[in-house]
Amino acid sequence: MPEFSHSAHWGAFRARWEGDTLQVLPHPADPNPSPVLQNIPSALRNRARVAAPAVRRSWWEGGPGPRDRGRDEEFLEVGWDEVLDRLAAEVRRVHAGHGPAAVYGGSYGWASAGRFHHAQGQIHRFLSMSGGYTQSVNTYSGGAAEVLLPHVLGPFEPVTRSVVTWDQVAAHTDTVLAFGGMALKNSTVGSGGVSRHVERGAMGAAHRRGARFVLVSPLRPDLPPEVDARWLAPEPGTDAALMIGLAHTLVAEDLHDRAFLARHCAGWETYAATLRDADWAAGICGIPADEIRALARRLAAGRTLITVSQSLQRAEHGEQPVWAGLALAAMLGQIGLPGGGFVYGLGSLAQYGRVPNAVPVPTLARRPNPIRSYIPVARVADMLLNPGALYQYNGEDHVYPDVRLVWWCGGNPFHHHQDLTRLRRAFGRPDTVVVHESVWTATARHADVVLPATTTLEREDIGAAGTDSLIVAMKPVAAPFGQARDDHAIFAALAGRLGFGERFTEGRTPREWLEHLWDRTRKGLADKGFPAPDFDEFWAAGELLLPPGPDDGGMLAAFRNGGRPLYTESGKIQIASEEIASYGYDDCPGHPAWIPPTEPPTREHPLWLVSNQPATRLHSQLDFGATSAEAKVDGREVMRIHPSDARVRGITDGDVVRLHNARGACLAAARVTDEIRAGVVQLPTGAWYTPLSDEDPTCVHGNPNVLTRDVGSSRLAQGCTGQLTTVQVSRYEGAPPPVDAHRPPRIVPAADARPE
Ligand SMILES: Nc1nc2c(c(=O)[nH]1)N[C@H]1C(S)=C(S)[C@@H](COP(=O)(O)OP(=O)(O)OC[C@H]3O[C@@H](n4cnc5c(=O)[nH]c(N)nc54)[C@H](O)[C@@H]3O)O[C@H]1N2
Ligand SMILES: Nc1nc2c(c(=O)[nH]1)N[C@H]1C(S)=C(S)[C@@H](COP(=O)(O)OP(=O)(O)OC[C@H]3O[C@@H](n4cnc5c(=O)[nH]c(N)nc54)[C@H](O)[C@@H]3O)O[C@H]1N2
Ligand SMILES: [Mo]
Repeated sequence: MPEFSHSAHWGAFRARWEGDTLQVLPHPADPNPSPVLQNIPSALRNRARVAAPAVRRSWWEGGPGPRDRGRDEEFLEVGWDEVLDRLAAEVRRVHAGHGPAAVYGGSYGWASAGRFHHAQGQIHRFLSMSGGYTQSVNTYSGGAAEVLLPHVLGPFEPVTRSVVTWDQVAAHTDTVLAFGGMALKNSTVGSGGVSRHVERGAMGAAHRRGARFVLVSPLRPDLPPEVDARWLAPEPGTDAALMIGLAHTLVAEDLHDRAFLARHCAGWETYAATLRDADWAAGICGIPADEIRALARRLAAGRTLITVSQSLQRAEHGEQPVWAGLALAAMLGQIGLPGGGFVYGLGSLAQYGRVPNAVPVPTLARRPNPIRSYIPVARVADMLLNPGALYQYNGEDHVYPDVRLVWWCGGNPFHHHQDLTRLRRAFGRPDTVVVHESVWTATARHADVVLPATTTLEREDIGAAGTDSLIVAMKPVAAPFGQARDDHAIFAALAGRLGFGERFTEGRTPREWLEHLWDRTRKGLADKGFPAPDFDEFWAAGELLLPPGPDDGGMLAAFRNGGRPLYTESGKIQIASEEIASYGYDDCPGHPAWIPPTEPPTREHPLWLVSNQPATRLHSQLDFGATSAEAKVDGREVMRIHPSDARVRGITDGDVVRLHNARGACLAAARVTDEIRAGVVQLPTGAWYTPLSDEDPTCVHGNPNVLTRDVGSSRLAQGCTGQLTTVQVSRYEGAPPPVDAHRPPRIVPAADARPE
C-alpha cells in the first residue's frame, strides 16, 4: 500500500488509504507523537467542508455596505468566475474610493504547515502587489513579550528560541522554575511542523539526573507527572508579585549576584528601590511567605532556569511577569550559562529549546507592503468599531484606519479574538468581508464571501521549520474536495483580473515554485559542503534531515562571554528602562511592577477563568476530528473546576454548567478535579462558536471567547489578553440545548442569481 509523507503543525506523519479510510501514522523517528494527529482523517470529507464559492444573500443582492452579518443568514452558491469578477471589482472600488489602507489583510492565523501554500504568505503577497493594505503586527501568542523583550533583552526570536535548549536542560539545570509550566500538550505543536517531540524525554532526563522542578501554575498538568514537581498555585495574574517577593528575599539575604548586575545590567538600582518583601507578595499571590523565602534560597543554590510561558503575558499587564522573570534571573547571574538564566516560551511550542538548522529552509519570501498602515493584531475589533480613533502603541500615537474590505485567509478570528459578541458587531462595519476557508468556521459564517480552499492534504508542498531538522515532502493524499482551490490559485486568478497575474505567479506552476524554493536549501547545503540533493531526489525520498547548527547559547552567551553588546538602549539587560519610562504609561511603567487587575474577582463573578490552549487540537482546527470529539461530553467542551467550588454550586462531575459574566455566557460539561487551584476554572479555547441564535449569543458548545475581555495588555504592547477573565459558574437546570457546531449554513444554488 503506498504511503504518503506529509506534515502538520503537530507532527510529521505518513498517510495511507485502507479502503475508504485514511490511516495516519506518526513519523517513525518521533519519540512522543501527538494524539492530535488522529484529527486528520476526518479533514477530507467532513460535512463542515466548504464545497463551492458561497456568498451572503444580502451582499450578493444588495451590494457592499455595512450590515448585520448574522451567522444564520442564507448563503448562495455561485460560480468561481462570477465571484472572482465581483471581488476584483470590489478591490478596485475600495482602492479608488478609499485608498489601499481601507483593505485590512490582517488575516492572522496559523493555517497549515506547508511553506509554499501557507495561506498567510499567499495573501500578504497578493495584497502587497495589489497596491498595499492595512496589515497587523505581532501575534496573539506573544504580543506583550514581542514588544517588551526588544526593549529589555534583544530581538525577539534570537533571545527566546535557541538560547537555552532542551539538551542543556537535560545536562545542566539543577532547578527549573516554570511559571505557567511547560505543558506537554503545548509542545505538541510547532509552526511549520515538528518531527521529534523531545520535551518529555528531556525533562525526564533532567529529573533522573537530580534536577528539581517547581511548577507555578493554577493547573497541575502543566508539567508532566514524572518530574515530581513542587506545585505552587498562586492566584492567576499575580506572578509578577511573587517574582518581586522572590527578588526582595534574594537582596535581603544577600543572595543576588552583584557583579553580574553591575557588569551586564542597567537600571538595577531603580528596580531595587521598588522591591517589596515576601509577606507583601504572599498577601497578593496566596503563596505563604515562608515558601517564597525558601524558594528564593533554592534558586540561588545551583544552576537555575526560570521559564515564563506565553500564557502569563497573554493577559492584562502581561508585560510585567516577563520583565520581572527576566530581572529575577539577572539577579541570579546565570543568563548566558548553559541550562541557566531566563527563557521565555520554553515548552509553549515545539520550536523553542532547539538549535536552528545550519542551512535555511524553503520559505516564500515576503513582499514589502508598499504603504505604511498597521495595527497591533489584537486591536482588530477596536479598529473596525472606531475608525479615526487615537490609540497608543509602543511609545507612539496611532490612528485607526477606516477599513472597508476585510480579507481573511488561513485564520479564524471567531476562534482567536476576545469578546465575540463585540467582534460580531465589529464585523458588521466594513462593506465586505472575504474569507478563504476549507470548513464552515464561525468566521466563514459571519463573512460575505466564502471561497473554498483546499486543505494541505489535497496539494503538494514542503513542510519545514527553522528549528526542526526534518524537511518533509508533503504529498497529496486526495483530490480537492468539491470545487475547492488552492489559495495560491485563487489569488493568481484575482491577480490576473487586476492586471498583475504574471508578477504574482512569476510564471511558475506550483510544482515549479516548490523546486524554486527548494533551491535555497540545496544551495545552503552545497555551500557548506553537505550532500545537496536536487528537488527530484528530495521528492522521491520524501524527506531530508538537515544538519543542526551549534548549541552555543546564541546571542545571550555571546553577550555574557564574548562581551557582545545587546541591542537594547544601554547594550545591557534592562532591569529598568528609561525609554519605556519616558512613554508615561501607568499600565507599563519603566521597571517591572505588579499592577492590580482592572477586573478582579467580585461577588458576582468570583472565579478566574483560565482559557488556555486545547490539548486535543490546534486552536479551532479540526475540532470535529476524532481526538477533539472524544474529549467532549455530549459534544460539549469540558470545563475543569475544583471540588470545593463545585460543591458550593451543587455541581457534580459531568453536569452541564453555564459560565457567565457581563459580556456573555457559554455552556460546558463540568469535570471536578483537585488538579486545579480553588477559585479557578479552566475551559480551553477552540470549540467552534455556536450561539443559540443570532439574537442570543450564548455559546452552547463552550467557546470561552464569549466571556474574555477585548482590551490590550497595556499601551506599550497592546497584546492579546485572552488567557484570563472572571466569571460565575452555575449548574444548568433543565434539558440543555443540543450542540450542532459543525453544521454549514443554509446554502441555495444561485446559478442564475447574478445581479446587474
Ligand atoms: N481566550 C483565548 N483566546 C486565544 C488564546 C488564548 O490563550 N485564550 N490564544 C491565542 C493564540 S496564542 C493564537 S495563536 C490564536 C490562534 O488563532 P488562529 O490561528 O486563527 O486559529 P486556527 O484555529 O489555527 O485557525 C486557522 C484557520 O485556518 C484554516 N486553514 C488551515 N489551512 C488553511 C489553508 O491552507 N487555507 C485556508 N484558507 N485556510 C486554512 C483552518 O481551517 C482554521 O480555521 O488564538 C488566540 N486566542
Ligand atoms: N495542543 C496544543 N498545543 C498548542 C496550541 C494548541 O492550540 N494546542 N497552540 C500553540 C500556540 S499558538 C501557542 S502561542 C502556545 C501557547 O503557549 P501558552 O500560552 O504557554 O499555553 P496555554 O496552554 O495557553 O497556557 C499554559 C498554562 O499557563 C497557565 N496559566 C494561565 N494563567 C496563568 C497565570 O496567571 N499564572 C501562571 N503561573 N500560570 C498561568 C495555565 O494553567 C495554562 O495551562 O501553545 C501552542 N501549543
Ligand atoms: Mo499562539
